[in-house]
Amino acid sequence: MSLRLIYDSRGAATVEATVVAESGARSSVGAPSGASTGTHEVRAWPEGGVPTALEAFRRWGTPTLVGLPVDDQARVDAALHAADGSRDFSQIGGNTATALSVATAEAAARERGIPLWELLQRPGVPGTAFPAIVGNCLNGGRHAIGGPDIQEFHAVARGPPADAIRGALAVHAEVGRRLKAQFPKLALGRGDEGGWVAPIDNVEAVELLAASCTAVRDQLKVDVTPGLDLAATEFYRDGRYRYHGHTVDTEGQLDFVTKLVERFGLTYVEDPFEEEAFDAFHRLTEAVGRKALIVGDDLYTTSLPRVLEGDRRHSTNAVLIKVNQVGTLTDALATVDFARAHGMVPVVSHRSGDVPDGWLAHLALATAASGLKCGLLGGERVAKLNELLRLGAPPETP
Ligand code: 2PG
Ligand code: MG
Repeated sequence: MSLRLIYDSRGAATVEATVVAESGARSSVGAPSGASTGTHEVRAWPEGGVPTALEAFRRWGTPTLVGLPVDDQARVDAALHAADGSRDFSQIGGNTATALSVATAEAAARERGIPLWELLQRPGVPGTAFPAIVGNCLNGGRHAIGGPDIQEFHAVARGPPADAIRGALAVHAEVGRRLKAQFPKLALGRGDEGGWVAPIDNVEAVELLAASCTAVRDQLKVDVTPGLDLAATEFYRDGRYRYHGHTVDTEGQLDFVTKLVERFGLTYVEDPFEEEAFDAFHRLTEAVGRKALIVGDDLYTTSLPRVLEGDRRHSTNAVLIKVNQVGTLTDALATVDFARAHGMVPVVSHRSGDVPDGWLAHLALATAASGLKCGLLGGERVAKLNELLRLGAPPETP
């Protein structure tokens, strides 16, 4: 087992873990990193960043991990926690732990000659339930310069992977065509996750997205509807949501988001309130939870105690799952299992800085996730979509 420094899609240093099983089966997995991170996530890196994580690994790696069987995920993940010794992976880095944890699982699957999703398959999950593609078409907030305040505008495409991916990509292209027509003289950009960036306001952007979904639905007959990740913590301060040009309190935000869902037929709404607003989430779920997935990301940070609280307060009907928010597959899957047993569906997610690995598609299938949120353009996003295509249908043969 080893670690090396590699770079993610933002050009930031990260680590890649290689795990070798006794049989010689091996896997290498790189860690993704977020930009709009939640307060309750584990620490991505120890103080000092990636170089410190690598230096620390030279000390703890061999005594902790060498000799552990790759097919005992719980033991490997417990050893990662023990090597760290803190509550938030601040000593070895949650991203180091994530890369090692996922590479362990992938090596175990290869050793057994089965696909990763089968190894991770949850009880009662058929392995044939494919996720909707939650694909980023327009970027704002922290993931873009000069765009709207809302962070992500998604095409939510349902159906067999081939249809869903084709539909979501068609919405991305349609949004681009419409922006070029609207701003013929402007050099349009793309944000961290490959969505378009343009100088439009929030409601205009939702309108553009919704119209693009309708056009694609009519043309391709694919089930595709609009969705948002507001990442509202990023523009919340002192009791108010601070949009460019105006601010609203919690009531105003609830009213704004409820009307967006109703007017534009949103079927996916992530982080519409700041990360401690369990009750505001509950009120939105009460109001529109039958029409849309109300998804907690920064609210939960994949952490079981946070999701327990969300269950107690009936905050959402969906939980975003990002393995590196908790640092190990064992922790992330415990959260998935609890959520599902308590009526909340999982949606599995990439990070805004990511690497060209495909294991997230396996996690989606293994958990019967309602969505695979992995962006649409850029090698690190396409790697996950292409892996889902491989899982969705056999290749053509002569
Ligand atoms: C989010 C993610 C991924 P980040 O907020 O859901 O889209 O962004 O990885 O920056 O936290
Ligand atoms: Mg989010």
